[in-house]
Amino acid sequence: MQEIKKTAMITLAGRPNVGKSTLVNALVGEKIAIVSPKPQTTRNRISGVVNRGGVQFIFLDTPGFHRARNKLGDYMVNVVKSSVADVDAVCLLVEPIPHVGAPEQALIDRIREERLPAVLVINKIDTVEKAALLEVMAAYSQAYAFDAIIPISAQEKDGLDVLMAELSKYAQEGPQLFPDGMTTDQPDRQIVAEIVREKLLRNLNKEVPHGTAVEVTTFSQRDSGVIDLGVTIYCEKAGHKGIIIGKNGAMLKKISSHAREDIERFMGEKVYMETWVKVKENWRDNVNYVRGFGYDDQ
Ligand SMILES: Nc1nc2c(ncn2[C@@H]2O[C@H](COP(=O)(O)OP(=O)(O)OP(=O)(O)O)[C@@H](O)[C@H]2O)c(=O)[nH]1
Ligand SMILES: [Mg+2]
Repeated sequence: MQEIKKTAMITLAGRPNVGKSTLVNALVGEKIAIVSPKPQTTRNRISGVVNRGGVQFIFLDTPGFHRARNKLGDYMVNVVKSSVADVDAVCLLVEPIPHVGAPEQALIDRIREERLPAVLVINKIDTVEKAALLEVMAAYSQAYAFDAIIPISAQEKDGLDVLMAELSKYAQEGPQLFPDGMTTDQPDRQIVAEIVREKLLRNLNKEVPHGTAVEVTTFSQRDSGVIDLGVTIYCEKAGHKGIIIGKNGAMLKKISSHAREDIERFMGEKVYMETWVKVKENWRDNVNYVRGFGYDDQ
């Protein structure tokens, strides 16, 4: 491995569901951020680390930029705003549509305010014809003088080398910040909680999964290597609890077993997991609960 002499801190910002977490996973080559077809999947800033060509890239995956409707939303919006400052460059991820929406405009304003180098990353190009991309590029070029415009498909891992080559231009001289082999700043406990939340998002409809928070109450490893986990899922309404548990506990069983498979893959050990569901009414509106679940920017 080449000695690290430079670092590049790069924020991935964009509206919910545009593919920021898919991109960070594709760049890191490991699943460190959860992904779902539902908007507002990511709630925290997650660092993904890639060492390449003597540069340590630190990618900051951020929550999708949206209009906040509760205290949790306020927190998420603040995470994005603070992540679009003091970095070497920002990647603004957009859908391949020829229209600059309100979230994109707000992020462009923020980039301008902070005078940061900015790369427009048009994602999901696997879903459109090449000709349509020109219109997208034209619309965004009018809105801002981006340092570069790079079309990619995070899902198909298309265009990622071009993107990395562009981003290496923004690296600065500096010491290695993360040790070799470390791919994220997320503690194992946090990754476990997030994997459970991903399964909630993927298996449940509408508002139910958005009102959930996951707490890992037990995390211990036996001498044999087996990991024992205790996990509590919090939801906002008694009715939601019923939906999460499902008929004869079928839904909770499904969610737990999907989560356990992923956790075992991530930890490389056999996992025993006990899961509980509890109600905390309207916790997303209560700043103390929001902080208690680790969504705290202090
Ligand atoms: N077709 C296609 N789908 C993609 C691509 N990248 C991401 N997706 C899908 O888009 C959806 C959202 O992806 P995420 O990575 O969770 O999006 P995000 O921007 O992190 O979303 P939030 O965390 O909610 O802000 C998922 O269903 C992905 O599989 C892509 O390049 N092409
Ligand atoms: Mg995300």
